Amino acid sequence: MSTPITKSPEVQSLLDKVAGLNGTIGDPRLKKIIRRIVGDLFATVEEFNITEDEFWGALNFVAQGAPEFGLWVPGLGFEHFLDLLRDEADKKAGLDGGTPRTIEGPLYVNGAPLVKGEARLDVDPEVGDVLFMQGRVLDAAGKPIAGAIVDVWHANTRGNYSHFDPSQSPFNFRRRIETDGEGRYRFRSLVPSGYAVPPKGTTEQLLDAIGRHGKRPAHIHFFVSAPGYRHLTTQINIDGDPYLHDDFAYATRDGLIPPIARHESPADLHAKGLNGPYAEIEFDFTLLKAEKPDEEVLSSRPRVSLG
Ligand code: MBD
Ligand code: FE
Repeated sequence: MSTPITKSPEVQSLLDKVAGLNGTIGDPRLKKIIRRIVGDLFATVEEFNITEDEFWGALNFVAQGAPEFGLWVPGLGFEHFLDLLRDEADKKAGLDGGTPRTIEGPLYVNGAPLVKGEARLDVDPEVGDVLFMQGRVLDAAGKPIAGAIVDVWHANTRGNYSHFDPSQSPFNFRRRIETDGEGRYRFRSLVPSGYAVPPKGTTEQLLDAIGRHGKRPAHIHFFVSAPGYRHLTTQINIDGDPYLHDDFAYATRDGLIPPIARHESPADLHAKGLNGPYAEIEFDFTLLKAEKPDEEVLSSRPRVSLG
């Protein structure tokens, strides 16, 4: 094979000019990043003999995809990759222990009601298994952290999230729970179902084209924070879900699959005053001490704000 055109002095010099590298003004780091991204795309076009029709088709598809970029990003592994980078940085810094982080995803809503100690998460009437989840927020030594905030959000029994699913009431399955004096949080909710990307959307089209699915196993999201501790973004999975280890967003991690106790005996139901099966999950979060104040705060990713 002959030398790629991309490597020719003419194209290399074109790339330098495109990235502003010949000028003295502008952001030097951004110039290098643009140089790399555009150069890699040039090389891709050449290596795969991408036709003009394919190029313009792809550009149009990406442009149409913008409203679903929040799903492209986890689906293409970027969000999990960012976690892997931070894990590696922690390891290098000798930071060990603490509840594993995993991706936030695109479906958080700021401003959920703040309650002390315990919360009821289901707002709308819905048929499903009741879920009781509880635990503590601890420091690395196992000491409870009082006044920590457990910000929890999850899907309903059809795998849909309030706000993004306008048929649900605001903040359905979304609460911020402040831990009590013993570091405890507790909530009553309904066992969520797994999520699927919107049918016919660009994410689904892209995944279909490469022989993948857009399903997530049932999961519950958490931001856990307390003054003086590193902010934690994580999720737990509902054990037994068929997609548990086949998540389109690659968020399932060891240490984040707590046992789930399922109850359906008449005696158990009677004891809880329920008339259908329920489930219980016990899960403690461990936060690491923040070395710098900026570790206490959430990333500045744009998020929906309500209320
Ligand atoms: C979700 O519920 C989710 O958590 C992620 C990461 C992507 C899509 C839907
Ligand atoms: Fe989710």
